[in-house]
Amino acid sequence: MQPENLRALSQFFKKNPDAGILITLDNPPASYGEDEELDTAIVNFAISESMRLSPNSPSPMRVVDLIGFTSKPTAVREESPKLFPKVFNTEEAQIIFNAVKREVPFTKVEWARGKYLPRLCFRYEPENNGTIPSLEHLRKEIERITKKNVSGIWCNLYENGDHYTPEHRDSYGSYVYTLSLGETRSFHMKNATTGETLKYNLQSGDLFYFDFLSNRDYLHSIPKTHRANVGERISIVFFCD
Ligand SMILES: O=C(O)CCC(=O)C(=O)O
Ligand SMILES: [Fe+2]
Repeated sequence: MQPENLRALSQFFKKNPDAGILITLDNPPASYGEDEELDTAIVNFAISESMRLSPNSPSPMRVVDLIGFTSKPTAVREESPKLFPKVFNTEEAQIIFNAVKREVPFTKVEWARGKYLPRLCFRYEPENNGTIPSLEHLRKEIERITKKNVSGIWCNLYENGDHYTPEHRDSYGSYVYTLSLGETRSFHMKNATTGETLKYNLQSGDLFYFDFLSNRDYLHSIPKTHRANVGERISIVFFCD
């Protein structure tokens, strides 16, 4: 293993102090590189970080596939994407839905001249537009549950089955958590290379998680639905570092 890879790894840990990394050494060499002290410090740091994670965290063990990592130690990914069902129970989720619906000024968002996103949206920028109590409450809850720092919040309101989100990748955050409230909708993750599609039913109170590697490898979407009487769904996307 080259010292520059170790330095990149070290920087990764510094930037993501809550990352909780497990490094698996297959055929650990006697010495990883020229800078043995740095090797040892990094591996010890990785192990202590992985042990620090709470067993109740929805992100129990992230084992990261480090991009550009050439040899040992190798790293493997934590399971992602992943659905955490019912982080809020049905009653709590309904109360949160009502508060968010009341407080958040959802609007049509123009993404190109005369072209609008096919749902109502809101980008939360408290520094510009003031704080919204329900979103601040959720930010704290999500940070408590995930042990991560929420760096951005984006809200969607699907008023009916014609409202949808086309296939895309997200552009913010290394770790994306989406809270679903209200109507159950289908969430698709399509592998950009193989076309294989993972399908999830997102119910009120569910939290869906994917990391930057899943975001790289998959396109995600909420398709239209032609079911009868499709009610409103709100999703709140928490971009975390
Ligand atoms: O509504 C959802 O669950 C997903 C929305 C989404 O992917 C987005 O706003 O970027
Ligand atoms: Fe997205």
